[in-house]
Amino acid sequence: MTTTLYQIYYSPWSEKARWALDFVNVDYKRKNYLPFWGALPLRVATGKPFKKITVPVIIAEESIVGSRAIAEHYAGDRLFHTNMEKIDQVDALANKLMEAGRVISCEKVLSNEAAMREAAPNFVPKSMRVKVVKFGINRIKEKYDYQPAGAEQTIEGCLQELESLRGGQTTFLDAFSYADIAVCCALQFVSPVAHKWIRLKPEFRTCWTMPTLASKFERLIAWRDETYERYR
Ligand SMILES: N[C@@H](CCC(=O)N[C@@H](CS)C(=O)NCC(=O)O)C(=O)O
Repeated sequence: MTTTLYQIYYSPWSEKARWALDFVNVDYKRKNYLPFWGALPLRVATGKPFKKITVPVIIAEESIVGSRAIAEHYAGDRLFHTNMEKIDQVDALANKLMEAGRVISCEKVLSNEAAMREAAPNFVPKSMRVKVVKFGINRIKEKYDYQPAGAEQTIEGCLQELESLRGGQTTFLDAFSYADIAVCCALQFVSPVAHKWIRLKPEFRTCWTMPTLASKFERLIAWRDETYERYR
């Protein structure tokens, strides 16, 4: 049976799963998931038609939902090799950053018509693009813990803690691990990685950039760029 990764190609959660799979050379095919409309077929494919679903999801002999679960299943011995306590600590901070980052990027997209036109799937006609994206973001507001108040401060707090946990080292642990992947991907919400890794349209990219924090944490961003070059 083909191993299929259901993904939103630009989503940092999907990128975490792809990076882990690619790191250990898993042979898999990528399938783009269409939020909302794609949910029911994917829930059925996982065998849990009534359960809330998010991507990434792997469908193979068994289905696995969630970026970390996928990484643990396929790359457990290579990416979770030591100091689980620190991996959990770093992963929790990265996840907190990503939840707040989702809110900020969605709010920015909602106030930028050009970004909404870019963000809609290609098959959506011009006249409907803004409406479709607004609809999608409203579903995100209902589905996730969506709290705009204080989101930027939450991200700054996470960045401070992560920078101090990294302590200027090349990797969070003694060697490259899931902790590095989790942080690199979370930083997508502060300063998106170069096009060659994840292609974003220009206005959409602007909405994912937090210039003040990107400049305040430029060393962490530079570390992310080096980590992509070394391990991606
Ligand atoms: N805890 C999950 C979170 C994944 C997640 O938030 N996925 C979002 C990416 S934006 C998603 O599936 N959005 C589309 C939807 O909810 O329909 C993981 O780590 O995989």
